[in-house]
Amino acid sequence: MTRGRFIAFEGGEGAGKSTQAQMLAAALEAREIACVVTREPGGTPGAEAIRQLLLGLDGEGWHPRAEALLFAAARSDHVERLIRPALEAGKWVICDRFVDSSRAYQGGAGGLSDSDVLALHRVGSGGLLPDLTLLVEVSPETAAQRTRARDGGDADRIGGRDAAYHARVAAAFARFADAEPARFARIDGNRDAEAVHRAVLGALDAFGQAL
Ligand code: T5A
Repeated sequence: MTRGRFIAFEGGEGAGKSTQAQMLAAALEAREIACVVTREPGGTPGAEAIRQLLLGLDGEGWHPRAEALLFAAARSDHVERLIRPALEAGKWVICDRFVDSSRAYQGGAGGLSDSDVLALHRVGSGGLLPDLTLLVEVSPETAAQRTRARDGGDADRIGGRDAAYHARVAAAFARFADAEPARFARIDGNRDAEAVHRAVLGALDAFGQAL
């Protein structure tokens, strides 16, 4: 059995990651490639329960180290129970956010060191990395316009942090992509969804995962 491919979408709130994950899944299914679309935090019952703890608005919130541990615990359950078994069964896994989100939010923006975030990932998930990470980048104006149109100003605990925090997140993602060009493709997400989807297919092609 050939192992499946592991593709992650990364980027800030409102970049269009979930939309593109669904469009990629439809393109794979049209080619009779079995795939699973999943998300973080979440993807398994245990990880979805941790998602509520992380993103719900009750309580006083978490300091950055506790937040990083909770994301790593959710990811560990997700990798163990869903991602690895699917890959081993030959399915492609399309994941809406993965460890690079922890590196960007709890690390780059939250103040943890990258090596600490990666150490948690090594313990929790055996250091699993996607075969390809598609970083969907949009301007702050585009992100705000899309999330306002959809959520009418409501945001979760992390999405509602200030503009400076989100600018640090975006800068961290860009640094990771530049440092690891063999694993990342940067996608301009400011265009309409079809144009972004074509760019996603082009990036897969360039990485030797042609559909
Ligand atoms: N987090 C997560 C961490 O801090 N550390 C971690 O390790 C992890 C895994 C997750 C939060 O947790 C943080 C990051 C986040 O703050 P979430 O709800 O899962 O929260 O958050 P997001 O990933 O931010 O979800 P969003 O739905 O806001 O963003 P998407 O998925 O990028 O955007 P999408 O596809 O839902 O689109 C948003 C809207 O725009 C429209 C869509 O229809 C939708 O209404 N749209 C477009 N409109 C025009 N043109 C396009 N090209 C469009 N693409 C989408």
